[in-house]
Amino acid sequence: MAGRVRDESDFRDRPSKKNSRPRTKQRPEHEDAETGLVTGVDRGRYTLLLDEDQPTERTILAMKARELTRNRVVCGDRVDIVGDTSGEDGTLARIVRIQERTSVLRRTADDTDPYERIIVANADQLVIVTALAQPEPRTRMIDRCVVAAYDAGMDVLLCLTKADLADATHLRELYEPIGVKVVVTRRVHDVTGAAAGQAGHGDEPGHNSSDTSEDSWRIEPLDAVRAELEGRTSVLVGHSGVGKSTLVNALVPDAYRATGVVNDVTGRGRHTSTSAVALRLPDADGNPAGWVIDTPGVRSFGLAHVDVENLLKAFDDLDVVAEDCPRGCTHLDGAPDCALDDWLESSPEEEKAARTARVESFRRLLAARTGTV
Ligand SMILES: Nc1nc2c(ncn2[C@@H]2O[C@H](COP(=O)(O)OP(=O)(O)OP(=O)(O)O)[C@@H](O)[C@H]2O)c(=O)[nH]1
Ligand SMILES: [Mg+2]
Repeated sequence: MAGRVRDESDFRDRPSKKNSRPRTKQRPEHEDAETGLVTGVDRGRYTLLLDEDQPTERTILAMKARELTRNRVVCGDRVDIVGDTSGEDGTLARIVRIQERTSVLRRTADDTDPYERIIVANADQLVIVTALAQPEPRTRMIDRCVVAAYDAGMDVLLCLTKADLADATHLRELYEPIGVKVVVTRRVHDVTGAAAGQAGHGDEPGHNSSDTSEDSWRIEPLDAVRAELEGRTSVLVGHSGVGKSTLVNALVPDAYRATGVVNDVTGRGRHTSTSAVALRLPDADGNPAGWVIDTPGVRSFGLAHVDVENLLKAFDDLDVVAEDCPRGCTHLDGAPDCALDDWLESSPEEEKAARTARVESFRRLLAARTGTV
């Protein structure tokens, strides 16, 4: 769970030898501060939504107060703001506090990198977007994302895209036994030509309408995806070019996220999206029904920060069994006297297959974390 988030109070009232002049007045605690939701971050400028769902709801721009210089404010954060919060053109409010986070999704650049980066705060579901082709799916990447989600205490949804190009059976069979929900989407050409193609509209500098597809098409089945997202805050992660922004555009009609074609030769995406953006998900009637956060494609998902015990907690059946393991047991394949092996050996015949799938999946994730696969 997130530790205490540092805020302005950490910097206030520190006795200073240099400046011993007594303060005549305590600085106010920003009691008049308003609260906003960070929906976007771009080079030190934060887009915030204020008074969510109220008649006064508005979007404003803000910067961090000097006291927060060393604190990272990320998409999904709830923050306290002061200054001009009218949202009128040219105004810039100040973020003075980051509210306690319910979850933090982190990653490190690689497994040896001690510098962890918080990607998104307060999301309750991680949607691992993986293309079935172009680019080719990589189970190691999926495994790593699953570990990151479990570590952050988030639910996982695996969204397999581009089913019009390749079959989803194998990946489904690999992830359903670990309790990962799977949805499969495809692009279908719109023969009637009624719906305009959902190709990119270009919202990001330097990437205007880079997806030049002229065809009219849509993503299906949207209702099944929407059902998994409604009422929650979901963050979409995955390699570049897997279709995260395409999916967001399909789910949120006024999202206008830029999308980019995948390179035919390398099968790689172009890193079209450059920053995380939170968008309000409408339900079938157009009413607000949660949030989806589109993120830039990542090359890898470093897990240097993940604790084995946290991963074990995501497998509650195995967590109980592992209480009988020797101290310091790695739980990996071949670990001496690992209680997970006894649990498999002593299994009733009818449970053997299910238990084996659980232990193998757990060990695969564990190995993905420690970089031994
Ligand atoms: N055939 C097929 N193409 C798809 C599907 N979904 C998305 N695409 C295409 O895949 C390409 C990349 O899509 P994007 O939505 O830009 O991918 P992204 O994951 O947002 O990529 P980054 O922003 O670079 O991380 C675009 O040309 C999309 O039209 C699908 O289901 N089937
Ligand atoms: Mg994108």
